[in-house]
Amino acid sequence: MYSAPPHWVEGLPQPGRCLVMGVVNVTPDSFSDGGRWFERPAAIEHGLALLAEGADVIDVGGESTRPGAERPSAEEEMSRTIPVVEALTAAGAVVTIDTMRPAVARAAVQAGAVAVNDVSGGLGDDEMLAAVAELETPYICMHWRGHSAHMQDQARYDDVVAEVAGQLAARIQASLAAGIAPGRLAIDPGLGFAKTGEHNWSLLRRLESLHTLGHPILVGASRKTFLGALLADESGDPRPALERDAASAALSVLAALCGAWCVRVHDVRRSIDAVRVASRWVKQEAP
Ligand code: PMM
Repeated sequence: MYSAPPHWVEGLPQPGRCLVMGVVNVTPDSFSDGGRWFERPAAIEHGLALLAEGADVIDVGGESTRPGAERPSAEEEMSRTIPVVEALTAAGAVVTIDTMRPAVARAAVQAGAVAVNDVSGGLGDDEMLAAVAELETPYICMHWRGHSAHMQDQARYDDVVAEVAGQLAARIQASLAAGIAPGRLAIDPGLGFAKTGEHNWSLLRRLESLHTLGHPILVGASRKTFLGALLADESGDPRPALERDAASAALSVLAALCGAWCVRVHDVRRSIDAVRVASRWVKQEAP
């Protein structure tokens, strides 16, 4: 068990424990919620429910990253996300925008988003890092090896932990060189993105080694396929995505105990409880 030194990202909440980021996918086809929040009123209502459950941050995304997914146009991505960002911000939520596109990031920040969550770590668009530097927002830089349609072809590593760390180090360098402030930069190993279940478990088992990169770590494991495979029934059928929340909360505890800065989850209530238990476990008793 590991208790990391406190680490924060400037411009995001600092509750003194691992942050819980709730997910609002305004998409017709995300694997984790299958389009339940695609209609705008449903997306807003869902975001408000996550806020009421205590989400520290709400991550709004308009592009599904499910393996094999087709990309929406930038206009479509904006029309899905921006009104939701506006409504949730107006209700007092701290909102991040999950996008690989600088135009969407700019519009979302204009609409009230306070940080950019980029699953491509700046590789999806050459302009992204400079745009984030100019926006002066926090940036979550994820390990990525290509768009969803073909990413699983890239799930080949000799040493997944060393290679992900090395490639993240290069993206950290690129982010800082573009002018993103070091205190505003968080990293993410990108579970399930060009990774098999075994790769994900190796990265989790060695999560603490990523602390040497010097930036707060976000873990996005919630409802992912590798949890479905772990919990498969006797005939080998994976546990359905919507029935993986207890496992996701267990993962939130372990991530928090390994010093994760933030967990990105669908079921906020369970993960908030989970990280509070983890936080209390490692805290000293009051004298
Ligand atoms: N996973 C998904 C989408 N966005 N962002 C970050 N930083 N890390 C992740 O692991 C991540 C992400 C895909 O999952 P979803 O369909 O449940 O949103």
